[in-house]
Amino acid sequence: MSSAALLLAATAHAQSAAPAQTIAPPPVSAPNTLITELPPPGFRTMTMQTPQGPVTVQWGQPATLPNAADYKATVEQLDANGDGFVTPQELPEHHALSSEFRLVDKNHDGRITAEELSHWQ
Ligand SMILES: [Ca+2]
Ligand SMILES: [Ca+2]
Repeated sequence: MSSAALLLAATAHAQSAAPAQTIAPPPVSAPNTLITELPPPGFRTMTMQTPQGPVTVQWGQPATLPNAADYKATVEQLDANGDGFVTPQELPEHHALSSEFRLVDKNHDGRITAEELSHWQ
């Protein structure tokens, strides 16, 4: 008998001598559930049949932009130093007007008047 066969026999013996272990069954996963909540306003849903089952997709965008209020701002609200003009420094961080300042500033003098702002809104 070769040493390899001996080792094999010894291993088999050890395995059979080991006490039987109770292996817990894997946790039962929650059954597949369908999403039944209504989509947020402005969103649409569509259910497609696929070989794997129905797939519901949802798409759209909020009915109102998160910064919609920025577009209603007036010079009075934004004019921090009260000189009647809005400069980029007076705008709150991430204000919608910041990224469009150069467009709104029609005469490119670096400040926005109420008249210039009225064309933006
Ligand atoms: Ca000002
Ligand atoms: Ca201007």
